[in-house]
Amino acid sequence: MITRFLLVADPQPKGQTSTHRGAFGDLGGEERGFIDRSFRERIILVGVDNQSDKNQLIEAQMAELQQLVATAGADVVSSVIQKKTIPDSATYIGRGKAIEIFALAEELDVDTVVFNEELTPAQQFNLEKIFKRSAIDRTAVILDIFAQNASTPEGKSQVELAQLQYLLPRLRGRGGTLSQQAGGIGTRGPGETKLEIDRRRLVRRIHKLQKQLKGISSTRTNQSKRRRKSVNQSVAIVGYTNAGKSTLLNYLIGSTGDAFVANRLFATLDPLTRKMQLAGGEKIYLSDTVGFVRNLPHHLVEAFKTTLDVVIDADLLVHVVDGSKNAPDKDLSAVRSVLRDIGAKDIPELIVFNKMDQVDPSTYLLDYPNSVCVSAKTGEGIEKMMAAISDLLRSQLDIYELEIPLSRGDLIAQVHREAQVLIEDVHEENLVMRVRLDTFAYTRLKKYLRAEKVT
Ligand SMILES: Nc1nc2c(ncn2[C@@H]2O[C@H](COP(=O)(O)OP(=O)(O)OP(=O)(O)O)[C@@H](O)[C@H]2O)c(=O)[nH]1
Ligand SMILES: [Mg+2]
Repeated sequence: MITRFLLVADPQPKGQTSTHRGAFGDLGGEERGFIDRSFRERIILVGVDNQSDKNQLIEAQMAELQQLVATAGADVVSSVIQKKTIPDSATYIGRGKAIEIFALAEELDVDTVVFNEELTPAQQFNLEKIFKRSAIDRTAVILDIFAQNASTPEGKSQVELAQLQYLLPRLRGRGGTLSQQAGGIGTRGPGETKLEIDRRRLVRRIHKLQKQLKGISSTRTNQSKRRRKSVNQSVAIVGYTNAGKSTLLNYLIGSTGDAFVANRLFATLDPLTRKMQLAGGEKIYLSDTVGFVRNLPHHLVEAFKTTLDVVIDADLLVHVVDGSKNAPDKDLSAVRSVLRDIGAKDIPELIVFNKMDQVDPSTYLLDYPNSVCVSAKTGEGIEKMMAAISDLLRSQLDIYELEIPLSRGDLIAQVHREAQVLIEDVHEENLVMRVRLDTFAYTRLKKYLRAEKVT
């Protein structure tokens, strides 16, 4: 049975006895979302231009919001931008403006009003009262898309956790039911309101999900430790959603590259790691990761921490930027801000402007001198990118000389496994090997050092 959760108390959308908002399928069921997809909802977008930062480009943000809403499966029928420097604490846009939007929503037969900015639970509640229909914010739309795209058990748990944490402070009385069965086993009798029961169930479910995800995280840590025992360095492809990260991985891996590519936002949620070989023979691990977006909801970043481990553990980040967009530097800084949040800001980064089959690359190279321009679709520029990746990876490894008795075939084999061997030369009874070592291999092989750091 699917129990319906009502985010809103008062409003009753036209023709319905209760709002359809947020069917969370018994807290953890299949049917989840803030936007109903059993039909195409009609949406009004509302954005506030606070004029504080001329570079914020409200129009670009509204275009992105429209794309997010479309990806979530609804139709935008109108878009309202209001100039306002200080948001109203009760209604964000001010009561007068809210009443205007209500009139517009009636006229256009709109189901939901979507705000570009994050609404507080109180603002959302007050606005829904005025609109007589649901008001949600950009965060809810992003959560919806993630929920729709999650396919693995881990991805589903992560998204559900983020949704429930977003929902918890927004639980309201009067009709805000998660369960039809308050009064059954586990309730505290007539003294406890339905709202308290709902909240308790929600908190319980949140704890359960957190525990589950912790378990997954420790398994992954062990795996990454195992991986660390090999000489291979790891590269994570990161970037704004829809920049072409999965396309790039597929291009590089060739026939076995099976990352899912789609012209939609957040097509990839789960990381995908593949082994590949660089031109110099070194093997690396290459991972495709979830796309970022401006103001990525905090709960999502938190919930996706386990997935983002592949980013934090990487030796190099290949930061893919969609060069065909109007202001790619905005995407670039949004991604860097998420990287800062997850503690990955000190990992070396190679900026790769993608989709160069659609634009002239020269402008970006001036602003970002160490970047490269490619087309993951045509392969243009990929060789140069690979050379840059090899250089950046190599520069992290120091060169040493090892001297190993020729009789120790086992050790020589170990060096080949754990180090990048550059030159080998026989000196009497010994083999002298010039090698690149990472810190792990260095500790294991240091007693055979002939010379400290060569470079
Ligand atoms: N013209 C052109 N289109 C590209 C290029 N690379 C990717 N695309 C298109 O851009 C869209 C997004 O590509 P994806 O590889 O799914 O992007 P992503 O960065 O993995 O996106 P998410 O997983 O959603 O974050 C798809 O329609 C691709 O075909 C390119 O070099 N040129
Ligand atoms: Mg992808």
